[in-house]
Amino acid sequence: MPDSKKFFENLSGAGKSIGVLTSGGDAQGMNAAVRAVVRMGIYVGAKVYFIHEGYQGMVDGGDNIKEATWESVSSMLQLGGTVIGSARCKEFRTHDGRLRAALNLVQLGITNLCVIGGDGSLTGANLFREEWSGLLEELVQSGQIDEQAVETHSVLHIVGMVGSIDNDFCGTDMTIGTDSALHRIIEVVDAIMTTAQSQVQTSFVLYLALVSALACGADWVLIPEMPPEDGWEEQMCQKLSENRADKKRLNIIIVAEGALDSHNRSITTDYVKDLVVRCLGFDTRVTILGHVQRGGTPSAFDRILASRMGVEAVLALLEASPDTPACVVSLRGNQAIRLPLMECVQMTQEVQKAMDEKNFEEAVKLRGRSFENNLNTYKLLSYRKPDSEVPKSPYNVAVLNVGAPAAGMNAAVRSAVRVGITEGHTMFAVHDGFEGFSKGQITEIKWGDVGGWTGQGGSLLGTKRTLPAKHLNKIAEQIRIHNIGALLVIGGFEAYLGLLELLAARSKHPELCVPMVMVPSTVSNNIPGSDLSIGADTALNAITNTCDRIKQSASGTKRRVFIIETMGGYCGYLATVGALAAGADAAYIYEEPFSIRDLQTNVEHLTEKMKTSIQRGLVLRNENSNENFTTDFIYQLYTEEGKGVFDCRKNVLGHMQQGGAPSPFDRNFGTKIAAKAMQWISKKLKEFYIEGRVFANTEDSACLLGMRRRALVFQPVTQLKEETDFEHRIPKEQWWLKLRPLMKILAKYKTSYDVSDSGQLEHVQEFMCVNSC
Ligand code: FDP
Repeated sequence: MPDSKKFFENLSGAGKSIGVLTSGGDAQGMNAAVRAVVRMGIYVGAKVYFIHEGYQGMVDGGDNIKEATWESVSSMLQLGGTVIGSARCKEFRTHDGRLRAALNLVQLGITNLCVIGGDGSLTGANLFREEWSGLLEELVQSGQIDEQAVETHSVLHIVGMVGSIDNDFCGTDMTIGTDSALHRIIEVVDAIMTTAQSQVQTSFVLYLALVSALACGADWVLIPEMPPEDGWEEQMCQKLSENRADKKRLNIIIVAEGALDSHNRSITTDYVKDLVVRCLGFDTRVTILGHVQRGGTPSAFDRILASRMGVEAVLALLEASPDTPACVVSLRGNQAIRLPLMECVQMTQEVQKAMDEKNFEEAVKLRGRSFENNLNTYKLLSYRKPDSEVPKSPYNVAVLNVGAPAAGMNAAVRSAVRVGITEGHTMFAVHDGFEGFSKGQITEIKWGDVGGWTGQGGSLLGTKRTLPAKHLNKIAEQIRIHNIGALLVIGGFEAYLGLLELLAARSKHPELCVPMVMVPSTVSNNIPGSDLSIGADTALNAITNTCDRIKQSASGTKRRVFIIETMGGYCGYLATVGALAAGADAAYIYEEPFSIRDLQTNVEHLTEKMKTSIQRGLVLRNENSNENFTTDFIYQLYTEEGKGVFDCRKNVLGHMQQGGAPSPFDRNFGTKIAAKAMQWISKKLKEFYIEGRVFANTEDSACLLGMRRRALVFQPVTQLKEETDFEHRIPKEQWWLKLRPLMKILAKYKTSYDVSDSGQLEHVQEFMCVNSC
């Protein structure tokens, strides 16, 4: 253990009591946060209390405040809504209500509160904290508690987690529930798209927002932050009639709640519908999503986010001193951090103020770069500029998919093609990867050809694993024939290897001296230079949903352990993060070698578990975690050792992990990263255009565009070689490994958890300034 790192075993919760409550509108993932607080709290030796029905339960006390046990949060992870309840509470707004709440807490020794809710709920918690000592004094004066109680419970520590489907809280990249709400929205839009495809000219108008517009490739979006200019009605109808001319049958118009025009008049779905019917005569339907968005099972992302936040919240409480301000646990890139609660609330209120004052530019700026980027990307991709407005560039750009299919690849191709066309380039689609390239399977691809690609899984271009080295002559020839000035490769590890091979062959084949960029796309998430790859989120959701079903199949069946094999090559990302999202007991991966003793410990752990009320076990195994401890071996070992205590079943998830419609995250990630890659290509084409031709021979003209924390970063592929374990096709360092202790803690294993990454109290300004994608 390196000395520089802090490990939380030094932090003890012994003698502390933590209350956890959910407040305000419910959001999917709140239960995962409650579960994590309870289990982490118990793990560090604290007592944890459920406060049922939010602040109302705190004011009413009695049965509403109940001690939680490890088992009481079992099977909670996959449930939407909030199991412990959340009620609106007028009394807590009054001094008298807060006095009663304080008495209820002191009587149980609770001086630590985890509040999961929106900014209103968190502000209420802060006020309660500020008043705390005064409230206790009053309780002494009225004889309800004694001086000793005041001394023991002198400070109330508060930590907040934002549960809200709106993602409108400043200070976190994502709030708990947003990703799941996007899943619901996209499921509905996808369903509408399939029904409407067979009808003629059907337009749907939805109450949604910007990110879903990006994820489904909507034709028009109306959001409060971007009131349309005068004349938008004609422009929108013009666009829809152009769609008709292009034989597009379905139009999706998204209207967010509170959408306004530039005169401050509200834009309703009915107004939009009547407009389309009146001006174009299209058959137009309105679908209002309402509470559907809050419903259903939480997505993998929300389960992981909430679990991480819950654990971090307990750490924050353990570390809090009387001077520590109330904080909110938030997400920055792939890191859980703490920010002062009231700074975030203030910033959030400033956004609201700017909106109320119709200062939309300021509101968009205050919302952070990510919102602005979404807005710009949407504008770029949804509206085809008339040819007369696009100066033709002399360049042809080729796009290809390489490796195994991954959901979101098509969204990336669509985005690249449209951005390329907007920049004036002629875009070429290369079919079937480098193999198709060498055979000349290359066709021009136009704006309309990629319509509807965002929501489609697999690879519509066709993708293969073939590496280019054996076909260099032919590939060079095709580049010459088609006068290709730049390459965009969307794919997995073979795409990375392919780029390295093309780069190495530049001295022999001058045709290869063109700018090349790859964006990572594989379910395995094993590409050096990027924290995430397109397709991994969809695969993770597929694994999580399947695990839910598998777990459910055990209901009524006594004592069963499931061994589930996941994909990923040698990369344990899917197994580890899938295990965290599904609430598994163990995840075997190549990166964390395990021996027969570890297997034995796990069997003993499960044997113990069977004595409790949770008579079910889930074990994930990455396909290449160990060549001898195969899935069959582990299944047989567990079956033998578990005889008389539990029986076993095994499931190899296989290619279902690569399939299905892309998740909203993969659609958006694919869209944004490919747009950025294409903009880089345009810049490089100009930079390397010398004497009538493109000639790029520098290291930085062959890059990988990866997500590093919150930023999209171009990295020369040669520089990534150092970071790569080529034999096992994985990066030498992988950020998600730090989630493994968390998964083990939540499954009741004794382990140490490195908190050197977390625990810093930062400021919201720093948070908002970081370049985010
Ligand atoms: P990838 O190449 O995208 O990294 O090699 C690992 C893997 O993905 C696995 O996730 C999976 O086992 C396998 O490839 C699937 O490939 P095929 O579709 O070619 O069978």
